[in-house]
Amino acid sequence: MSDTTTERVDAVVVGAGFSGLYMLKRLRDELGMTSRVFEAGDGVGGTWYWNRYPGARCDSESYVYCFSFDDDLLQEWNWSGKYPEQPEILQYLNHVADRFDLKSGISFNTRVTSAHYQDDDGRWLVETDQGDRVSAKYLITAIGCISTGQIPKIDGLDSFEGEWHHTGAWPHEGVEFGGKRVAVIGTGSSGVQSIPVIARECEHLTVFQRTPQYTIPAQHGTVDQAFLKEVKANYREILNEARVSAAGFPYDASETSALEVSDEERLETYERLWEKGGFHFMLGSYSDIALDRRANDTASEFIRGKIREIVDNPETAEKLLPRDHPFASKRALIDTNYFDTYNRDNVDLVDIRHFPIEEITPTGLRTADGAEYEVDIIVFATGYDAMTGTFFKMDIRGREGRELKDKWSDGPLTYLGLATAGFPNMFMITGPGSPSVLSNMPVSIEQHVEWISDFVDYNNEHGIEVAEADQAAEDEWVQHVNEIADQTMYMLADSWYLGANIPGKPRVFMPYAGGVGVYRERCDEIAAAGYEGFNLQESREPALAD
Ligand code: N01
Repeated sequence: MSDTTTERVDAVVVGAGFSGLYMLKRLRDELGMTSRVFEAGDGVGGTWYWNRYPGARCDSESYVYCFSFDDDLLQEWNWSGKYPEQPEILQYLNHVADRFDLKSGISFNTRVTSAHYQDDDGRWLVETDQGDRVSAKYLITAIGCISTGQIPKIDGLDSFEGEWHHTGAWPHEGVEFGGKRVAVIGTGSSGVQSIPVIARECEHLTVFQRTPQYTIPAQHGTVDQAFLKEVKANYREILNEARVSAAGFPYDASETSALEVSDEERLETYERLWEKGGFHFMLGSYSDIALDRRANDTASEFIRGKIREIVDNPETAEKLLPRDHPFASKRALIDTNYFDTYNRDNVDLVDIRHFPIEEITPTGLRTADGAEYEVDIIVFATGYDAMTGTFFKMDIRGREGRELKDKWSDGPLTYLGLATAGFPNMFMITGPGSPSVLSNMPVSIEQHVEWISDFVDYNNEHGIEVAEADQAAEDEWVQHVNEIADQTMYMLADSWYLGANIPGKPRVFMPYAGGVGVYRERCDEIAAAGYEGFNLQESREPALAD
């Protein structure tokens, strides 16, 4: 299918965050291919472009939250904080885009509305809300995993006379909290990060909590210069270690069971890692915390003890104690002064597990027990239709017009989280079925971008016109993803990993929990075997660039 108004390129890339930027660089600078990159925002950055809420920062330490593909880039960039804060990550991604002249290859303020595979010519026809009509051999999604915000359907939101915002679509000019009464709904990562900052700025804050959370102190601060010097001297080695690790961090994972040490030793370990902060507590303590309920209980109970210690009011502390799910069965949270915030005079906690918010009124919120809360601003820190929501918004159709939404109606089905049968020449960067959100994202993103571009290069060299995941290989992979998930604590919580936060979404564990290093090895083996598990159809006319 082609006409004079349809532009022809080798690849369409959707999104210009970490994934889209690197994909563009690879396609253009290393493979010499033509592309269109479409980005809904008016700048690069993806999740870090949209998430500008107070306190937004990444939970990965800054020295590993970066691209590793260019040694000069690694050496020249200096993070100021132990963890990278949102404005600095956005600055970094702009720096990368400028340094490699990527912005000229991106169409901003442009949302892909549909991508339909054309059976007659084996190409993707992609359309946008700006009237673009592009025919591409490859469709590559770089849409992030957590990019479609969810605002719960609560009666009366339209009638609210104050301001309201979702953390993932925060106004660029910021929100003025001074002198205002504020409600924050949700206590996941976004809530836990923003609540302490909003509490300091506003007149009064009411936090509406459905599920109490385990959260570990970040122990945030400025970058330790001596540490940074050491990192820069060994950067390649450190990042290589991250690539083969379980979660994309260059930490030594513990090989000791929490159940094989004495109570004193275990307590000393937990105290030490609590002081060290961040993911070290989860990854560096004991090997079976994520796998064995009794081992997990020791960590869960330790954190409950900390909450009791930090929060002055015993009734508030009791409400904050997570009991209905094990530690780290939902996304592990990292905070700064989260529990201390409940000791402030201007902060109240409302437990909405038993008495949900029933209605939003012109002046505030009413819960099912009839209590009314007057507020000027409502912050929805209520999360995302993660991993599949953004795919479904795009109207993607594969062979014979089959909708992706239809194929995935009982949960996402992929081969390696990179491709899905019936959707030829479509690749997903950090798609469902890959480690993605269970890892330090830049490590997983780079692995996918490099694997996809190597595959595309292979196709170019071998005159492959159509590369499509084989149904049997996909079935086997999906089964493997489920078997691994079944061995973990993840199945014991109502989390967005399982789609449990979206009413009606099938309960399926979406990321791959087998580990980043193991996964990379499998992907490399598949590539080395000539892209095993893919059906490769040779072109009659091998020329690629049209
Ligand atoms: O979203 P969430 P998030 N009524 O889904 C509650 C990444 N991230 O934006 O637990 C009342 O985790 C919901 O309650 P419950 C990170 O991967 C990273 O905070 O479902 N409450 C929960 O408390 C993270 O996991 C970073 O019972 C409702 C909250 O809203 C992911 O993004 C920073 C509700 C949603 O928590 C998403 O985090 C920020 C309802 N109807 C985000 N619906 C960093 O790296 C939902 N809730 C630091």
